[in-house]
Amino acid sequence: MTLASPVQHWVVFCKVVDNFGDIGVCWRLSAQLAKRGKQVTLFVDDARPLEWMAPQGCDGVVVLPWPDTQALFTHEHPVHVVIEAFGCELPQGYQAAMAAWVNPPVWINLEYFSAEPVAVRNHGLPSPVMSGPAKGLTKWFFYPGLVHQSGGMLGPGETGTDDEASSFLHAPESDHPLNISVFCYEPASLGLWLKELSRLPHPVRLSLTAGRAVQAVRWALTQMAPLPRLEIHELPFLSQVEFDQLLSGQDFNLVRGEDSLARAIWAGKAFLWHIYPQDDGAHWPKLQAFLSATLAPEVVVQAHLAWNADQPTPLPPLTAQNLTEWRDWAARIKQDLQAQTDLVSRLESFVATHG
Ligand code: TRH
Repeated sequence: MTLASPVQHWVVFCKVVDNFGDIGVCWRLSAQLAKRGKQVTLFVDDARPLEWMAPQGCDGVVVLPWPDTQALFTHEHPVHVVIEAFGCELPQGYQAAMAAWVNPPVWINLEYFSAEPVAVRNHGLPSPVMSGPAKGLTKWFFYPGLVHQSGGMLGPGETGTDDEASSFLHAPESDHPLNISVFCYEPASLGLWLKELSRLPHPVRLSLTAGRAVQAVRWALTQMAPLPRLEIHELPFLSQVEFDQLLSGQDFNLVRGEDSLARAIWAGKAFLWHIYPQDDGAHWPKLQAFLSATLAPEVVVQAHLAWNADQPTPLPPLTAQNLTEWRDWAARIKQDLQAQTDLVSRLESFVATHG
């Protein structure tokens, strides 16, 4: 007789610093864990973005508000794994509760994605807790990344990777517009780039995502003479499923932060990454590491340096030739990741050997 193994209970803690990446990643992670049969509790300090990001919810995921720091924690089901996302500190009361459980959970500190060698070196290392209510427990560093030795990337999930062929690249000489999705912060080169787009020999259709991207483009357009050759669509906030579909249907995707970068890779189209800018400049080596780890061709490197620059800097033109080289680069990254296990599988293996 075989006994069914008990359902594992995973708890994810998420604090929304700003923007949507923290909750975006934690939601996808929670949903993907639930799809693999885990029972997931997601504690988040601001669940409002989930109203548009995941209006359908997900069976197996319970979303709860961030708990009071001194709350007494009793879960109905024992907890196997606790994920502290992006250095959000667990409530003191929760730490004390974990230390008191007969079988403490595997405690994982999920870090931000990085292709830097230092992140790969630190991936999987222990961090023993020497003081405070969780004294005696161990946290484990988990770094998402591009290589086998890292924590990997969140997989495509439900939306899959069946990208539609790029209509523009299929027939670049036709009147088919170049479709571009825009999800960015406020790039200094935005105005210059819009002007460049309007000078291309073919029509361009921009789909502007809600929030900072649409605001940035609107503002840039007020600073220049009208660009009648650009067709502009302003989108409402989309669910993650719709967002992923949007990216799959474009010829070129502008993405930012962490989660949409992964989605642009799965979409398999040429993309340009606006990395989350940090005051201490830590984003520059991170960007360089990504470009060199993915063997980015010169046109892609130049575009990324210009798009992320502090001063307006011209980007290489979006010619069919450049776009083809660009798309091939993106396709290679996708193929590379498809040949590896995804982040959730690596988490499961990690837990299996550290639990
Ligand atoms: O919103 P972001 O800029 O998040 C950032 C980064 O993750 C950064 O690394 C982190 O430090 C900072 O937050 C605090 O970009 P990101 O990571 O791409 O997250 C956006 C999420 O929003 C992603 O899950 C897709 C989702 N989204 C939708 O689902 N629908 C939409 O209409 C839009 C515009 C976004």
